[in-house]
Amino acid sequence: MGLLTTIRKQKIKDKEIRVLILGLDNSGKTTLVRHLLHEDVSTVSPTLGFAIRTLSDIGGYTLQLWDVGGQSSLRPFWRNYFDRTDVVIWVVDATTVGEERLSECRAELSKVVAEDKLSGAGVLVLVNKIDSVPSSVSIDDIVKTVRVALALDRITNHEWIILPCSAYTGENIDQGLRWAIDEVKRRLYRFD
Ligand SMILES: Nc1nc2c(ncn2[C@@H]2O[C@H](COP(=O)(O)OP(=O)(O)OP(=O)(O)O)[C@@H](O)[C@H]2O)c(=O)[nH]1
Ligand SMILES: [Mg+2]
Repeated sequence: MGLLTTIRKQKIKDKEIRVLILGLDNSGKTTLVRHLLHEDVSTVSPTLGFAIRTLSDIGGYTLQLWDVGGQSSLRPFWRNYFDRTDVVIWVVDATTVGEERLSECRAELSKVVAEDKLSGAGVLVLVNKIDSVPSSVSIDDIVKTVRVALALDRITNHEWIILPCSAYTGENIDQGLRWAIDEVKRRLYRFD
């Protein structure tokens, strides 16, 4: 039995999904994790290394959440966390739309989706902080802008989805996770 088959069988047995949360610094990755764990979201500080948190019994699965710091000095270390990743959650700050940060975000994402070690992993793009977007601005327009700016339609080697969300209010976060779990299930059980 090949190594990949062994890993896949083990994952099915353990019902464990490994989620790697990436994105530029200040996009809201740690706040998202805190929201998922029902923790206080008002006291986050920049992540200087990484943290692994466990979310049990989400549709019968256990999610291991790998929250990695997004500051530019830390990005070279992202690769250390790629192994065995099932899903990448890529967090984008909706309030940076129209800014240089979005090009930086595109450059980083393009490197990540090209990584061999992440091949096959689903990519959930969350456009976060929509609670702080002025009501005069259309969320649909923001999502479209991010989709184009990050060249998501050019990603052909991963299943992906883009959703607006708020780690403060929790809007759309459950939908995003549900997509992620379904995507992993489709892949793990593909040859069974
Ligand atoms: N309005 C609003 N602010 C948010 C939301 N999510 C995060 N923030 C704020 O954005 C800032 C950065 O949040 P973090 O969760 O630390 O961001 P991060 O992506 O983990 O940053 P690094 O660890 O440096 O990579 C904090 O001041 C959060 O309170 C959100 O949904 N809405
Ligand atoms: Mg953080």
